[in-house]
Amino acid sequence: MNNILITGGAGFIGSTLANFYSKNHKVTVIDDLSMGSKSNLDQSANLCFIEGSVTDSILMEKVLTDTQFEYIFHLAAIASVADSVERPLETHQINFDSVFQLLELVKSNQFGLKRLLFASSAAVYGDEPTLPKKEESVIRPLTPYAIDKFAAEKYVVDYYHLFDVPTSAVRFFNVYGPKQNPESPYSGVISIMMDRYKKVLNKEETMFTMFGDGTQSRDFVFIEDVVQALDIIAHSQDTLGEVYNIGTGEAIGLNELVSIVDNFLQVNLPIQYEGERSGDIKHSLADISKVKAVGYQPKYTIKSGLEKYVAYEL
Ligand code: UD2
Repeated sequence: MNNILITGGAGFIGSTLANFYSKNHKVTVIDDLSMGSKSNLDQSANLCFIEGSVTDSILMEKVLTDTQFEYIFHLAAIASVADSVERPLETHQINFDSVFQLLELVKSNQFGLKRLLFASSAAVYGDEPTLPKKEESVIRPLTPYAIDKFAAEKYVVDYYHLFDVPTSAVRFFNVYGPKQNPESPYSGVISIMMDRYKKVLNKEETMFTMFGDGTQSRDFVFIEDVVQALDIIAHSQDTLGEVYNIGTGEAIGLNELVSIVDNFLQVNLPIQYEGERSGDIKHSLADISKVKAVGYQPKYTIKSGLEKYVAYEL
């Protein structure tokens, strides 16, 4: 049984990971509940929840000295690109300073640490159009979110090479699945769609807003595959000091996505087309050969992932 710390562990990805590990390990979750919710977490004697911010250095030092963690997953972040443009300074404190501070704390305190895994984003690739994205593709971060993710990711990797802190970083593509919050206009598009389908099934009036013509495409990866990838990367020795794309290696357009779910549910999602969202990229796709080489194999196609998600939500 290991001690595992998950920052941002009440959010979508963090809570799914916390619930997965708390079946067999002692999990500590720290979350300021700005986006996440305690209700995402299973009731388990193995799960300890701390409400607080990763920017609180006194709290973080206490958490790290009270328990010797074998694994730390640093997922806490302002997760919305648009939010980061509205609040660049606050984003920097949460998305960059907290990582740097954690690295310093771990460097001096965590002798039993086996891995610190940092969640970065496909946003670091920006709008450079060459696809699929390899880890060594051109990096063109365009927003405070992307700049901070890239800088933090670099420090994380560097702390392994400079100070032997056992670290890895991942770049998430478009993650979807149960517990993703659809409340903000910048929530993952599939969670927003699912919310609108729920309303259609409940015979409530609703409309899905499609920004652009729906031909834009993304590499949507189901949350269970993300958990699989994180677990493999955290436990492999080959992944030390490395960065990995996490996606499926397949992209799908939004119109096609809607027709798959329409077909499952035998309904028509009402769609209102609007202009493209400013700053949107047209297509995104991960090359996942690097993470596949350490044993990851996505289990879900977009169809089977959506089917499971629909069965869970609706
Ligand atoms: C994803 C990440 C973001 C960043 C970025 C990097 C999510 C939720 N966001 O943004 O954090 O890493 O990738 O490139 O994973 N759309 C609609 N209607 C809606 C909502 C969205 O048409 O109600 C469109 C949107 O304009 C875009 C596509 O759906 O073309 C995907 O949007 P998204 O916000 O789910 O994800 P993305 O790729 O913009």
